[in-house]
Amino acid sequence: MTATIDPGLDEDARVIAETAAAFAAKKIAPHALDWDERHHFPVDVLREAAELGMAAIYCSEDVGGSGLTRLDGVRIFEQLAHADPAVGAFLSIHNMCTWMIDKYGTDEQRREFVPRLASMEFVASYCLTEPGAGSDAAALATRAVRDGDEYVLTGVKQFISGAGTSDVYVVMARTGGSGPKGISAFIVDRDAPGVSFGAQERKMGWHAQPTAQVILDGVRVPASRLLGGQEGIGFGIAMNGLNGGRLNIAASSLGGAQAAFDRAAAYVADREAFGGKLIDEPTIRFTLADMATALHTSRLMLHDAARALDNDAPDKVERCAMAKRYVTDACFTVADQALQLHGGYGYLAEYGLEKILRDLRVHRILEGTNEIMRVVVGRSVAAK
Ligand code: FAD
Ligand code: 2MC
Repeated sequence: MTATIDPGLDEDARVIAETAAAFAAKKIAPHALDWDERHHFPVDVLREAAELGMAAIYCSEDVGGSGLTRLDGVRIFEQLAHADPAVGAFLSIHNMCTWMIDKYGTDEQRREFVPRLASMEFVASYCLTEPGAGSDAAALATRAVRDGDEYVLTGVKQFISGAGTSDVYVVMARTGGSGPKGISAFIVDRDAPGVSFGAQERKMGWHAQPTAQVILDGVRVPASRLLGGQEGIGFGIAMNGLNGGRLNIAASSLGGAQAAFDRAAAYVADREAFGGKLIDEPTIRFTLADMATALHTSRLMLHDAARALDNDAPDKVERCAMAKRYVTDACFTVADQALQLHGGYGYLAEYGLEKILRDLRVHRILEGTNEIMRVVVGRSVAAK
């Protein structure tokens, strides 16, 4: 089963969504429970997705990107997450890093990295969070000190998705004074001397991708790896990356919740109790109606925010934050309702509902917690 594709889409958009849906149904869905159980990170399957253009979705075509829109992007991530939210979400992080290099990189950086990221010869991780700076990202303490033609990076990045497996790490570090203006971004190789990784974190969900600390101990990075070739612009690069990242994480919640809903609707249509089918119980129908409404409003909000990003709308930051907050909360509730509709079977691993719930839980925390999304929206309200 695949996620909803609007029949009113134009031909190009429909083909893009259908391609992602077919790939997800064939290459991801049959393995999702097994990967979750074995904590297997399917990089080979991600590389197959890259062959279809899903690793550099909204990057420029001159360096191997697919040249698609953010709206295409959220439709793709919804489809991938319908099969497995954890796998789709990692590809979303990789896309975020690839876009940051394409958008802000020097010509040399774009030509060196984007084609290899687009094919996933290189897998990328995003390194902002630190043990002492999560939501308050501008307080980060990792230092990058210029030494001739190099920078020397020292610090610890916490909770890094893909850590240890990824080939390149987009690292935000401090080259100047305190606050956001003192932050720069660097492209760091996994194999650079001084780079090491913490133990794999044992997590509630997202088992199909690794999470660990990235430890930088006097890592020498050529000055040519300073993203954009300029100090002090790293926080802006990181935040602009996250605007799109937040949408793709929300799309991953939507796909997961749609899958949970599809299973629940089919289940109650078949399950018998009290002399009839469960779907004929009015309260169960009301629950399904509320779930369907939440999925629809989530999709509308997400597509609206994606258009805002595509059009570089003046209120794009707030609209992305609103969509991330609303969609990840609403879709978590839908997944929980779907589990409940399965009764005791929903609690069993083999039905796949509890995996979706575990995977979607973290979308309310990462790429900016839902409280921080309220901070962002609240600031814009107060500024008017
Ligand atoms: P804190 O910032 O300490 O927040 C604790 C609580 O206080 C939260 O509920 C928060 O919402 C609340 N809070 C904080 N400030 C305010 C405020 N002003 N108003 C109201 N409430 C507030 N980071 C990366 O850089 N790269 C990654 O690849 C990555 N992957 C991740 C993968 C996983 C599985 C997880 C769990 C995290 C990942 N993160 C990653 C980190 C994630 O972005 C942070 O966990 C998140 O931003 C919150 O930071 P924190 O955990 O330090 O919580
Ligand atoms: N898009 C573009 N620019 C932004 C932005 C955004 N979303 N958010 C902030 N900025 C700009 C802002 O406009 C300002 O620019 P200027 O100096 O030109 O005016 C600058 O950045 C500093 O912003 P603030 O003054 O708002 O900084 P402050 O420190 O008060 O708050 C906050 C920033 C809380 C919004 C930011 O720290 C934040 O988003 N925190 C959450 C951290 C986060 O999302 N972490 C996710 C890690 S990645 C992850 O989890 C993965 C799974 C990959």
